[in-house]
Amino acid sequence: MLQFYYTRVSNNARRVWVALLEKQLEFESVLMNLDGDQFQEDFLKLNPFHHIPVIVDNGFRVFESLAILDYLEAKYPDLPLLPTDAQNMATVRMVELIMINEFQPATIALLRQSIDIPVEPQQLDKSKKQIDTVLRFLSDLLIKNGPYLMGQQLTLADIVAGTAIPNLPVLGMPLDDYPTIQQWCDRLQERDSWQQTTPSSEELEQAKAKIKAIVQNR
Ligand SMILES: N[C@@H](CCC(=O)N[C@@H](CS)C(=O)NCC(=O)O)C(=O)O
Repeated sequence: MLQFYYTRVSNNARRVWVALLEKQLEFESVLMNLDGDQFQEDFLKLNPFHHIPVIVDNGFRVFESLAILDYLEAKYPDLPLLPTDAQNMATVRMVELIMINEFQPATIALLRQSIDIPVEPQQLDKSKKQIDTVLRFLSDLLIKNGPYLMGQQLTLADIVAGTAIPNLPVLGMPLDDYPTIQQWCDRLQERDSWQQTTPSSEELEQAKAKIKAIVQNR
């Protein structure tokens, strides 16, 4: 059976977790603590970069969350999450890469502020502007396509963006000014896959405390 290595509070792992659930695949969860267990020899054999998520499917190992999503789609095409026509496929890929390359780095300043680690005001402003650009881009897609980013069907675009953006209020950036995004987040949260994988507020607070301790001990 397919094995899925993950932790509960990780956007990188959560996007794979949601895809496994949405595709109704059978899998065995292997919970990692990331307290040193990621440096154990057996795990390093699976991922020499000591990161989750990792999947092992009949002996075939894949790490890097976006590569895992592609693998799942190609290997298990039922309940598809990736459109096949050129324009829609490119748009899904654009959303995935915007989230990784533009959104994720911008959230670092917000995270620092939310755990009382000093951050330059200019840096915070720049990050908020960058996040605003991402939210406006996604709002435009929702207004054009709705109810999901690519239309009637949930796709990897919703999964990659929709497992990260609902965390913004926890990081001190409410979604009040983005009603279309808020409604889409609410719509996603109605799905079993989101409910099963949403970290509790205690888990989020514990994760923030852990990150704070790591940053302070550097
Ligand atoms: N680019 C990777 C990033 C994976 C990643 O950074 N995972 C973090 C958890 S969110 C991790 O395993 N950290 C443990 C470590 O670096 O030792 C992906 O998309 O899968």
